[in-house]
Amino acid sequence: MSMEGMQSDFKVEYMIETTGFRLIQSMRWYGPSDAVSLQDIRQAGCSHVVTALHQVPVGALWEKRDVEERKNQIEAAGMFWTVVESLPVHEEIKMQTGDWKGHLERYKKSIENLAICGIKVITYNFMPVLDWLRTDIHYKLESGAEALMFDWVDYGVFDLYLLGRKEAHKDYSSEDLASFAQRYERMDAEKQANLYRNMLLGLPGSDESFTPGKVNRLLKQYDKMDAQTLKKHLFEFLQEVIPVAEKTGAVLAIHPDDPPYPVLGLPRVMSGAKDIEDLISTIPSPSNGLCFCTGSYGARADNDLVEMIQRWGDRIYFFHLRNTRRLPGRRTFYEADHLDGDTDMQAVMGEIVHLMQTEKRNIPMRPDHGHRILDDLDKKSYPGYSAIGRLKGLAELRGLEMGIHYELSRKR
Ligand code: CS2
Ligand code: MN
Repeated sequence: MSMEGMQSDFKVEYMIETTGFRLIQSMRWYGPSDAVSLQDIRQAGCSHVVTALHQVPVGALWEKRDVEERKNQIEAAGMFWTVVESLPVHEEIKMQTGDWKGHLERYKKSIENLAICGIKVITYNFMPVLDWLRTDIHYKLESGAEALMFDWVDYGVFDLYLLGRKEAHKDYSSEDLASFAQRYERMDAEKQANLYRNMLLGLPGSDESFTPGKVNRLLKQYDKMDAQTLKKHLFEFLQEVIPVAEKTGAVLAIHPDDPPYPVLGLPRVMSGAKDIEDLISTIPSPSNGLCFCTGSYGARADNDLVEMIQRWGDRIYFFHLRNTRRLPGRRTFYEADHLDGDTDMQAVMGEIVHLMQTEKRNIPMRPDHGHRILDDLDKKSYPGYSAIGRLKGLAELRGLEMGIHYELSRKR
């Protein structure tokens, strides 16, 4: 597959002319029911939209006419649909049970249908059961803004006491267990109910009510599966679908685990450099690529993001730019401002600009999540997907990128 071919599909429109290759500024849109409209996204300065057919149940075929309809809606609003996020992988493919072969065939056909419509960057993840996990979706910052956060001790309280997962205690140190018990004793019923609700927001179809019994049954399906087996299933999935992507000129972009370490006894396959190395060396096709989420990878101190971009930049087809700040206490973090936090976003952006110039391609990106600020605080939006908070993140990132381009052009 030729990268030039793929890139020429992107029509890029810039607010300010600069020389060189640029990030394609996008925002995620959850479809017509999203409180954030296409016009809001347009006004945030985006030329492109990242979306999915959220109305289609996981595992069902994405019909060409539905893809076309969505594409036309976006174009009518003056933007383009760049990236699919996500074409979800059915649990039966991850577990290789039930109708997993049927799901594989539908997945291939959906890739084909998307590619025929000109949408060729397809994001997915291979996280069992839960797409993401946070203990608090209204973590108050000192400014009054709200962020998403993952608190290790609250997470432990959920696992041990609210969910009562069998054998959960085996996954934790005695220190951990003592702090979970202490926190639980002091947690009132309202806090417990909130924590329980927040932890399950990353379940597909989270409008359903998931009793602890139901959640435990979902988790139990992975009881006997270690990370090695899940990884094998990922590679077997790719061996099937990558040839279809190659043939149609599409690329697949895997999103990392969030958070990037084992949770609730579930195996993990895409949390750091070693996982990327395994992924690329096992399936070397250029159609097998990455959605590089600085927020997810960055939550682990041992992930050197700049080095990872240097090493696997040629396989990065989509950037999620987000920052996290680790707090004292094991594995606790909150989502910081895009230019604040533990990730040196200037260094990351410098590397991205360099990558785009070396590879001679524009790469799609979106600000991944934003705080709830100003009028966001009075509105309902998907956790992390407020309008103004994301606009702020995008504007800061856009300015940073432009500044780097300017510096480079002065050096020439
Ligand atoms: C996203 C993920 O909001 C988020 O955390 O980055 O939900 C992402 O869309 C999926 O994991 C990609 O498959
Ligand atoms: Mn992300």
